[in-house]
Amino acid sequence: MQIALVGLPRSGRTTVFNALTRGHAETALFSTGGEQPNVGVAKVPEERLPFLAELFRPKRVVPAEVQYMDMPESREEGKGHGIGGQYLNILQQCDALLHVVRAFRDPGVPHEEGSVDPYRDVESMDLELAFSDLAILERRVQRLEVGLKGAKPSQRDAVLREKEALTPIKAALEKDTPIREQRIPPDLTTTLENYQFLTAKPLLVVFNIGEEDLARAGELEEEMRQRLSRPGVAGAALCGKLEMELAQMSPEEEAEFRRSLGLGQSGLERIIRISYDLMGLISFFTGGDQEVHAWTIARGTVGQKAAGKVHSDMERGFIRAEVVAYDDLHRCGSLAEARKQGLLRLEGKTYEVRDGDVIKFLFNV
Ligand SMILES: Nc1nc2c(ncn2[C@@H]2O[C@H](COP(=O)(O)OP(=O)(O)OP(=O)(O)O)[C@@H](O)[C@H]2O)c(=O)[nH]1
Ligand SMILES: [Mg+2]
Repeated sequence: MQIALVGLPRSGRTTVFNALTRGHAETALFSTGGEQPNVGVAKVPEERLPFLAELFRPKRVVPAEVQYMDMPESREEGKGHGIGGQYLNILQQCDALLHVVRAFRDPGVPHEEGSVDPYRDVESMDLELAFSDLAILERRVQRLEVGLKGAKPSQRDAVLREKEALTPIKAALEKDTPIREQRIPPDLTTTLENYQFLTAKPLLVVFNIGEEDLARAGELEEEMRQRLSRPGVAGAALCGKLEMELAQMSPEEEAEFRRSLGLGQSGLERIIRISYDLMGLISFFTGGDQEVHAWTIARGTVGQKAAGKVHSDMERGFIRAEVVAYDDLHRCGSLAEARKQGLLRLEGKTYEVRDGDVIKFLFNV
């Protein structure tokens, strides 16, 4: 799972990236240009893992991970609109976008537009993303029109049908309805997935607030919910700079500072969690004396496919899955007790895996 960070220059993308991934990428007042994207991994906070670790006493515990990519300047030099060509491909391949929006006030860090206005910046990024999708749609429609001229009668129908199907999508996008909010006919879903439209991806808007607004973060998030909430869009406020500094400390130091600042749960962990949920992801667990592992799957994934996450042999040679819900296991305190109470179920290939399932795959190679 990959999430790309986008945003205006100096909005704090790299700062937030460092916070999320406990990274040390350089943050700067002046972009040096020509940089490569920073890539890093965040461990998905999972409160169910400690109990499982105690139960299985494995050599290692492996949490689920989300990969973040911090994009350099996302607009093409000299062009007013659209996402820069060389980064467009990377953005298209990501599963979700995280828009870092400048909300901190600091005269020492100039804002491109001359003033700090987060909601304005949200809107202009939405426009950029829509603009980029429109360009892809226009190119596709043109290509279909050219194709129509040379098409054999047997192909004409398919080309015409695709062209007709794309027209309302384009019209709606022009009226500011992102593709993720449009009702796409089922027979077109796969075609559209291939285009990897940016406005079809889940979007997490993160206001990068200053320390002076920390106490107002909850209030700000409520306002964001009211003003930004749309299908497939979530919002959160984060003090990027502070979270980055905390993320770079030792765990003990960090805990100490959080306590003294009254910072409760890390804003960061919440953001990682929100992006996980926004992408429709759930976790199942496997446990043994070697490792306890949290695996990421999309909601709706069936047993055999889930087995493939662990090992391709398990998918190919899938026989059955022995499943117990985490809550049941936790209540029983042991696998043996769960078995005794009849809570250990045998499930087949098409079983829809649920969040928190603890699974043992039986397979044959
Ligand atoms: N005061 C304050 N400064 C911040 C905050 N977040 C980021 N900055 C500063 O803003 C500048 C830009 O931060 P970066 O994280 O490099 O921003 P960016 O969006 O990655 O910038 P580019 O990649 O150059 O477009 C740096 O000097 C940061 O120290 C914040 O919450 N408060
Ligand atoms: Mg940067």
